[in-house]
Amino acid sequence: MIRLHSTMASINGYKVRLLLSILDLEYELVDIDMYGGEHKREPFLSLNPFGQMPAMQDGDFTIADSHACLVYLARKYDPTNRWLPVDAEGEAKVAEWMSKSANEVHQGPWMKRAKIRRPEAITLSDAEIDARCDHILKLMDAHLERREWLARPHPTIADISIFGPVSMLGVSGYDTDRWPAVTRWLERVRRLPRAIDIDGKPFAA
Ligand SMILES: N[C@@H](CCC(=O)N[C@@H](CS)C(=O)NCC(=O)O)C(=O)O
Repeated sequence: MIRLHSTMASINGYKVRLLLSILDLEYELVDIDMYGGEHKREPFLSLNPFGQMPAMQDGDFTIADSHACLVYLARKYDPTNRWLPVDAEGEAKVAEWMSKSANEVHQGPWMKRAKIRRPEAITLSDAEIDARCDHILKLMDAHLERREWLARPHPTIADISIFGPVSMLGVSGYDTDRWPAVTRWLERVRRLPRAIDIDGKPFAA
């Protein structure tokens, strides 16, 4: 049985829940009390000594970090190899966008919401965070003007990973409608079979 250790509110945990749902995999969510600091002490630290969510167990195997969890689930449970291609070009393109997700997207869109939820933990100004969001969304918009999905002609874990933080921008006070190709891509991800929102509910039709 897969066990995902995360608070529901974690965007990085949401990425993993989104793929678990799309792959139609059964799992147990072990809710972590982030505000109570449960992720900074045992037993969570044995799962991820970095003290960050999510962490995941599948039988005896433990893996932490949202991107590592996505790679593991795609490689292990997607027999079509579509979500994480096996050819050199496909895998490299997915890695390229996963890297953007861990850097530019985390430092901009992810931080936009983190500042609302934990203002004491984020010292960057709103203007700096908005500028970072503008930077990555402008690049994504230009990229998506000519294609439907980020890394391949079909959805991959790169789309799942970046959708998490970018889809939360609207409720964080950043207007993604300014970026038409990104807006169409967001809607495409929402329409994927078994896609769920951060609360675990299907998107409205
Ligand atoms: N690179 C990590 C980042 C994980 C991360 O920042 N998780 C947040 C929740 S979305 C967290 O645990 N924050 C609490 C903290 O860092 O104390 C990943 O992709 O999983």
